[in-house]
Amino acid sequence: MEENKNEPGPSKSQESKPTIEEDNDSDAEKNSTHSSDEEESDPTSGFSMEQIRKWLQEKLHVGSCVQSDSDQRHPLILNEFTMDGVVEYIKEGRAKNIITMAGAGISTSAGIPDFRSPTSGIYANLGKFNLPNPMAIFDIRYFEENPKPFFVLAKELYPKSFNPTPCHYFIKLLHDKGLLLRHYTQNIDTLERVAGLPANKLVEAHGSFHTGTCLKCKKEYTQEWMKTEIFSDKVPQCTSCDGGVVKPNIIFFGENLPGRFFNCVREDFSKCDLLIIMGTSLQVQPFASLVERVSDDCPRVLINRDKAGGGLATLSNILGLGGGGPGLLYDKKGNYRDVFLQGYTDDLSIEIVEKLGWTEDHQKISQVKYEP
Ligand code: CNA
Repeated sequence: MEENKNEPGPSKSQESKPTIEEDNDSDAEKNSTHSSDEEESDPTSGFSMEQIRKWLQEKLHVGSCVQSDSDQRHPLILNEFTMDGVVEYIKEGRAKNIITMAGAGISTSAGIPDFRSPTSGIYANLGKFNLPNPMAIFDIRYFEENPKPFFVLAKELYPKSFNPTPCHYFIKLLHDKGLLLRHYTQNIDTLERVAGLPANKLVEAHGSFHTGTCLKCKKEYTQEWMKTEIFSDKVPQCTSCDGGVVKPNIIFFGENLPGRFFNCVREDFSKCDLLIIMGTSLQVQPFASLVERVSDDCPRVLINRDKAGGGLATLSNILGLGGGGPGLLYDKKGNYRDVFLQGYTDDLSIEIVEKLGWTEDHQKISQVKYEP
């Protein structure tokens, strides 16, 4: 745990060698390794928001970037901060470049557990592995030393069938309607592909199980091959070099995100006119900080069972080391653009689709499955 702290200055995880990366990322981006906010200590705890703000203003002269709860400079972007307000915004044709961001919560109804749900989540069910901490199972340094627990878990969690949920088809429908600029997913289950979302509309920020790579010689393997190995209770080993471990191309904690993630973020977020965030606790960086990348007048809608993404992030985030900022405003006095729709992503997607008058189209595409 101690080693993973994302403190000012290069952490061990930031020094770790990127294995999936493209050339033209900025240094800051290269240092943005996949990390969880749970790994950080929060030096701001025990202080009031006002004290923190004041301290930042005095010491760092960054007060102007931190929005106060009572800051009402912005005109209201939505007529109401409800589902109806969002639907009206879309119906008025004001959302032509929608970005959707998703996490494990959109796939729980497909039978794939998320990380942090209290009893059903993966972290709550790792006791038998004797891990130093729950996140170790997805930590690249731990995997390099001991890949077995990851593959045992991968077998246990392997979806019995790849059935996308109504929420996946809602995202596909936004694309069919010509409104989707891009879908950013933290999920590694490939269900967006199965729902038919074209690869160019998809950013798999944490990679996917779609392919695997030998850690030694970099030979690529298919999902089918890996599945056979995993189901034979083996640690998949390369057939062409001296037994390198074949790791699914998912991004572990301590690894860099794919270059495509940074390139698309740079290209997309300033154009976004509606951000829809679904089924995520917004605790994993740098993905979580994407909510700060849209323009000030872009409405942001969180569809989730639990509240997430509100409040000031940790000090290291404020200092630009792990993303951050004031977060979503739905619970704050000065809110002028954010909506929290609490509930299940499937139910709420279906309701939005109904209100938009798209139910028939949604039902039609929900019958179709594509090869991942
Ligand atoms: P998380 O931290 O487990 O959070 C999931 C969030 O979704 C929580 O806030 C839940 O309350 C909420 N939630 C769960 N089910 C529903 C539902 N049906 N409707 C509405 N809300 C729901 O997971 P995150 O995605 O935020 O964390 C990012 C991790 C999870 C990434 O690194 C992923 O690779 C990783 N992950 C992916 C999968 C997958 O591919 N399906 C599964 C498990 C973990």
